[in-house]
Amino acid sequence: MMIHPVQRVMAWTLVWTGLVVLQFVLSAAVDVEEVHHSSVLHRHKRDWKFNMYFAMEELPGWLLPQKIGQLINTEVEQKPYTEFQISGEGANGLFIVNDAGEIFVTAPLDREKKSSYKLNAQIRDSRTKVRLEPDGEIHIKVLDINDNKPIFSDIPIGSVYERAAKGTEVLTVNATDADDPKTANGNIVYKLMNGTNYFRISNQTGKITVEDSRLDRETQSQYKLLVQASDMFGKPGGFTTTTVVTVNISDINDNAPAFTRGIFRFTVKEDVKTAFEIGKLTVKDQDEKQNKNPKFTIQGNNDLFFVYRDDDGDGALIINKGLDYETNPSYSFMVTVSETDVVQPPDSQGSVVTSARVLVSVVDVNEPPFFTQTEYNFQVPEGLNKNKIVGSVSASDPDKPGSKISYAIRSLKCPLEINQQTGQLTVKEKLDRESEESHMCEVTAQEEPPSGLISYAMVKLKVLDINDNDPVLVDGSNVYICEKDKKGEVRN
Ligand SMILES: *[C@@H]1O[C@H](CO)[C@@H](O)[C@H](O)[C@H]1NC(C)=O
Ligand SMILES: *[C@@H]1O[C@H](CO)[C@@H](O)[C@H](O)[C@H]1NC(C)=O
Ligand SMILES: *[C@@H]1O[C@H](CO)[C@@H](O)[C@H](O)[C@H]1NC(C)=O
Ligand SMILES: *[C@@H]1O[C@H](CO)[C@@H](O)[C@H](O)[C@H]1NC(C)=O
Ligand SMILES: [Ca+2]
Ligand SMILES: [Ca+2]
Ligand SMILES: [Ca+2]
Repeated sequence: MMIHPVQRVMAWTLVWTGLVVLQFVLSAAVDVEEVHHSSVLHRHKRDWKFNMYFAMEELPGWLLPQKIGQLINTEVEQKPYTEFQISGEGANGLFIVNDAGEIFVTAPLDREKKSSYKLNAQIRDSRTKVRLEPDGEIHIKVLDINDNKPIFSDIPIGSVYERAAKGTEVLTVNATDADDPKTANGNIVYKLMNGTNYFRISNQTGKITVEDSRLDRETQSQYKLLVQASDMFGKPGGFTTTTVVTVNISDINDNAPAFTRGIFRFTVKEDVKTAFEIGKLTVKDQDEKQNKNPKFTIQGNNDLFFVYRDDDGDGALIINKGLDYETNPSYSFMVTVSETDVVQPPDSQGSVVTSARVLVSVVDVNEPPFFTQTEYNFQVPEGLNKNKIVGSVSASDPDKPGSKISYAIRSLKCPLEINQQTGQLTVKEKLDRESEESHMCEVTAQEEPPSGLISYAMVKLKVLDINDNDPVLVDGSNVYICEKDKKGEVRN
């Protein structure tokens, strides 16, 4: 295929004229070479003077037909009655011969499609058509012209780590040229048209390597490089093609994490559960997420809080133990952040915030009254009369110790009464062991009725058989013996 723009036709004319002269010189040179150096040709005495002819490819129409050589048989004196014939590839079409033995090419050849032709030459008597000598094999070699541009193959995206050493391979580009690779027409050289401060290309192999080890992903994560391929050894007059190749810069961990602030303030309710996340200590690390790997340390002796790295690489501030506003309404401590696997020296230098103060304000929560026990056990002898004291329960408001609590009994079938103010329990009706041996009563303590918070506790009452023995103190139980009653004294 031919590529020659209209404006270059004049220049081509000169080139063709030069090339046509060249093809004759070549034909003669081949003859001399072969006579002197080819042992094969020496062994068989040659009848045909030339066995190789040259024809330029892509000759323009106005130069056709074009003589490419002369058939000469050295054994036959060329007389008026000799004639030449050719047969074989392209014979009597693409190539013709006249009676005088002049060979012509009649149409444009394309070396990139077919680079040589094999034919047979014949010399015979023109009257009798009898062969005068054995046929000779001749070759017509098609001479290359530079009529093909270099073409780049598909180039995948290259990638290289930031800070990669000079000489690290990035990718290799590849261009092909259909012209004869043994000539300048098909010889390609590569050139990097930009990006040369960080990259270089091998002009022969197309391999792109790192030129400067200061590539920094955080500054530029991708480069587009303009690459040129030229034939004719890159000299003026050849063809050039360009392509843009993409180079991704991969991340390494070369940035240390830093807190986004010097002080983090949080408020948290005192009643939050253990492992509750109070908030985030936000961290800045210019690297990609996989290289944002901070480690947090709380300074001093502090087992109340804990900081761990969350999925985003920030610090999650966690409660390790229960909080109590009444005991400690605020906390202040320092947290430091570091990264062990960051390459040295990191990009981020200078005033980076690697320690921050954390201020936690505990918010008071209205907590329900707190019974001294969740379950109260009392044992009383049977037959205790109404209004006799059994014992008492007690609850207090953790928010305001000493403030008023109101007690009540919730269970309907309870043989006890409770003093609303003191929590003292008294017998409501005479206890009869034979009818019921034990009783369960639910009692409540409430802050500021009717809407204050309520807590519950259980009172277990065991009615004992009368005997002469002292009531037995059950482990952990409150045993009440009416002070006014004497031992063994029972009223029926
Ligand atoms: C360049 O591409 C051509 C055609 O696809 C292939 O034959 C050749 O091996 C490639 N060269 C390199 C160095 O990959
Ligand atoms: C190189 O040139 C190409 C094409 O003009 C452009 O897209 C690219 O951004 C340039 N690259 C650099 C590093 O200048
Ligand atoms: C190719 O590169 C080599 C070494 O860098 C240099 O000597 C040579 O002149 C270059 N060739 C061309 C055609 O640019
Ligand atoms: C190159 O980088 C771009 C932009 O970050 C990304 O979309 C693409 O997947 C990367 N390609 C490769 C092969 O790494
Ligand atoms: Ca070419
Ligand atoms: Ca990085
Ligand atoms: Ca990092």
